[in-house]
Amino acid sequence: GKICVVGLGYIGLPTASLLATKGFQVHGVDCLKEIVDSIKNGKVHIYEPDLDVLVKSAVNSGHLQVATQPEEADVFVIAVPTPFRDEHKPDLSYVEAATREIAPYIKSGDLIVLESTSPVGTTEKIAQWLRHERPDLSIPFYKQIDYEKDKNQGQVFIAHCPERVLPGCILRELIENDRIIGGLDNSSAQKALAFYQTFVHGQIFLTDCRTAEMAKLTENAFRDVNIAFANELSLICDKLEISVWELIDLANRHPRVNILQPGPGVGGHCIAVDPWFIVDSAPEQSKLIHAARLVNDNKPKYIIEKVIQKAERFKKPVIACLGLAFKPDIDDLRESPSVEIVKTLAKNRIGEILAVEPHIKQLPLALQQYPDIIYTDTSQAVQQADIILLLVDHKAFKLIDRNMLNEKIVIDTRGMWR
Ligand code: SAJ
Repeated sequence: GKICVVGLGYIGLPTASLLATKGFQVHGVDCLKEIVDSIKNGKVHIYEPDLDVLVKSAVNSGHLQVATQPEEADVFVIAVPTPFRDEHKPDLSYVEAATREIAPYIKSGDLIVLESTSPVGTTEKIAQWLRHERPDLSIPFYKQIDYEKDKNQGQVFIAHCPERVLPGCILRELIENDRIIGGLDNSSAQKALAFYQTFVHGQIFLTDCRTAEMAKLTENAFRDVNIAFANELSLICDKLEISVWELIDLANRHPRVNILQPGPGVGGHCIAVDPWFIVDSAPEQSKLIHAARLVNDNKPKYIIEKVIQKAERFKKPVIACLGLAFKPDIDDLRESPSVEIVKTLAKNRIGEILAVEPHIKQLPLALQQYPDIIYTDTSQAVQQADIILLLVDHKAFKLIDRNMLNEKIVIDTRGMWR
């Protein structure tokens, strides 16, 4: 069969490449010509361990072709961004554009799978947009029973199979994770199951599309709420002069307690976004989920205040900011609280800022415009600093000689040097 993957980002590109190396003929689509051109040359525009090797072999085998326009296929996989707009309202414009773009190429019997994390009701919206674009096709309604039998003709199958991969482990998790498939109707779920069974080794569970949409949002909201709990504890502990790290270690020795780790805030494109989709669709009922979002979004501001307070005793302190990525041992800066913190310190001219990120080659664009920020390496920064602000628990920072930290002010947001 032929597969058309729309959106060649963190999910689409690994998925398209994996399918190509499994022997499928894959047509990858991205609206950005630069991305298409770079993939054609076997290059990868995102950082993910081993992805470059996979993409190269997929392209070289001739099984992965990429373009800015879709083509006819048997399976269409939609993996486009679902960000939020003002007031945390979900923005489905990319999903809608992708649906309308593939519409002319769809024939009866085809399967369309939405992989993007989406608010409840999005899969049904895809069906609605398609009905509008292609009145000639037979498209079932939500949970319609025995649609195919009733119509006595080929239908289009539509399902939601939310991605679940952890950045940094995408290639392994793409294959090994259990998956949830939610069909628009039962036969859509069955059709998607047959497709995912060809490359997923984890177990696959079938349900309806609304439950699948909510399941994905629930997974990330669960993590967000649990991180918020840890972050709230860190504020309480600061006030009561207790080490939050020791506290959590001790509490976690209880057989039914498992508290996550506080940090400088929650970054990435998922955990800080998806809970808002739940809050948006049921605001009155989502008070805890909403509060957790606010706690996590507030944590960078709290850290900034702490630095400002410590900086007051210096004329122009040198502040080493260790780590810009949104979590350890990756180079991903998306929605990183560290970047927000460094930027705000520079904006407010708190001191001379030495920014360190061992996983990238130069200061990201967002930080280049500030004269107070100097990009340097770990040992330089640690040597010169009056204040050391640890923002990411990269392995590289664990190797820092602890004697170097004596007589410096250390703000360890990750508890790495506890
Ligand atoms: N964080 C903490 N304390 C912790 C754990 C995480 O402060 O104890 C912070 C991290 O530093 C980071 C943020 O939370 O800034 C998110 O990191 P993460 O590792 O929890 O998650 P992501 O965003 O890399 O990936 C998540 C995963 N979801 C879950 O674990 C429930 C992944 O499986 C999803 O596929 C991904 O979101 C997604 O694409 O939705």
